Amino acid sequence: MAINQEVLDEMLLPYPDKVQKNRTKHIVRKNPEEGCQQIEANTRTVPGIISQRGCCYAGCKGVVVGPIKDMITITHGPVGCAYYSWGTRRNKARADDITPPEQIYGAMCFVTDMQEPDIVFGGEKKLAKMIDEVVEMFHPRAVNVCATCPIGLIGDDLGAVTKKATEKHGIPVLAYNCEGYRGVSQSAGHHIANNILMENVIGSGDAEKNPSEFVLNLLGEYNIGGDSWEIERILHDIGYRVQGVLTGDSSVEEMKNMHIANLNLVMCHRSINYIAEMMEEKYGIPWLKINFIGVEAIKKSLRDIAQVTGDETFIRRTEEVIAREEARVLPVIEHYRKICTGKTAFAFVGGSRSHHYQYLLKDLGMEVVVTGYEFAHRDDYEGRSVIPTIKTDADSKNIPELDIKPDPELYKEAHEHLNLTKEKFDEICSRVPLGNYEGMYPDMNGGTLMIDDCNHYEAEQLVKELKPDLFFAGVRDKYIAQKMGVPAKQLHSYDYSGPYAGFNGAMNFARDVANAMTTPAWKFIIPPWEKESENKGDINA
Ligand code: CFN
Repeated sequence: MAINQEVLDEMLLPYPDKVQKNRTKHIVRKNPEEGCQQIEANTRTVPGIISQRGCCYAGCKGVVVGPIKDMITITHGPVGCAYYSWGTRRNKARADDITPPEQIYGAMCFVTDMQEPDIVFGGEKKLAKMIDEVVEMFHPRAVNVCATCPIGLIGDDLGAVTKKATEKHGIPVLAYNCEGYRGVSQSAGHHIANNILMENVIGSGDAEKNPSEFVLNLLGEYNIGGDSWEIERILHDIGYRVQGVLTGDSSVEEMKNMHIANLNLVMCHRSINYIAEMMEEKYGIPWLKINFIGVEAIKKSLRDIAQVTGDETFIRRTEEVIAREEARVLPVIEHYRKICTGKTAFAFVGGSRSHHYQYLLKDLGMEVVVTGYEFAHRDDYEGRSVIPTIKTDADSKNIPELDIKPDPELYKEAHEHLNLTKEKFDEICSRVPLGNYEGMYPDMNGGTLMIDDCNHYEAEQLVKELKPDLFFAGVRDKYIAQKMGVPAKQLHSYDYSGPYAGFNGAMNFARDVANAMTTPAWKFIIPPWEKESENKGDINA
């Protein structure tokens, strides 16, 4: 079901001219005849618009460093910032592979609780005291300190405090200047966290490579609802060793030795591509974009990994595992597919999942009518193989030309790291595009709407017009859809469910989606557009 231009025009009409002009650049209706249409992304949200985005602190603390289970992460700031980033993402961790097992801290919340006097006189002393206290009470292996907005505004020197604390306690105490206002979204926080972890943790271990193993790292996988456990189950079954996951259920010890891996797998490209690229440069480890969401996507990812190993045993074992898992899960998925086929979905998530889940929805025969990201960059929309030849200038009328070409010199050194001959490596690269990936746009059907930084008003208007059978988003917008009689499912935290990755995840997802759409509860809600008294959705009303 394609959206027509009139609906979009009507949606944009109530905006002031300047806002209308701005938002138009963030909305693309796919027309395959136009080549690669461009979308504006990763720019500042219009002030006053109710965006779904998070802040820099959320991207750093909440997304990347928070899940490291044996590090204590202190929020230096007001209690609210700490409270709302505590546990809501459902990144799981287990204690039984850590010694001592009680040394994991995900269930606890650490905050300096900045008060008015601290804002006036500075919070450095308070922070130093708090680090002393947590070290004395919990004896952690390492500590993270994440800054919130007021810290940058009052100018507390985080680096000086953490440097002193590192010397005093003899453990890494790392400072992250991830004040919420930095950048335009949580994406800036990912970058800051990637840099600090790369500088201070990754590669600092002394493990040696065992040439008889093929070692993988799983980057950009946060174990939401147990996703990485399911992915690791499959990889172990094939015979790989997973050294570390960034950062789902991860420990400092694992992370320190991630440099011994043969290959980095990149699940969420948006939050972790910086580390993948830095590890490639520093240690010559190639990276491969994979997707473990949806049976077809999993099969492709597993086959790509096997091809990269160049090892007949892995290639054969991969097919055995795929055959066994498919025999187990496909009949169950088929049962739910009958319910889901032909239904439409609205899928709007942060920076990677809106794309990944399109594969799973496709497996279920569902059509995605609106999609988009909160904070992704243009390469996530368009794919890395698409390189703009002129830099985008937001104010210029100069529309950048697109030059579609794969990165030419990709991985010329990497063949040594994989212990393959150059010929074999080149041959594999011709089949598996290492470090290269498709973005959301190339995978979309014609007529589908792609919308960047979709706000509450736009989401509401689009749901009203398109009446999708299912609305996938986050906690901020899910209830709007539900009040309109449209079932909604969180693709950030999975509500209370999961895993959704891997073969077992595909089954769980199919069941949850079919249940959401068939529950009789929706029959009891009269959506606003069916109530006569309802106005026509004017935002000024
Ligand atoms: S788990 Fe990831 S997959 S890390 Fe990122 S871009 Fe967020 S927390 Mo919410 S669900 Fe979302 Fe992605 Fe990567 Fe999650 S789509 S918005 S910052 N995200």
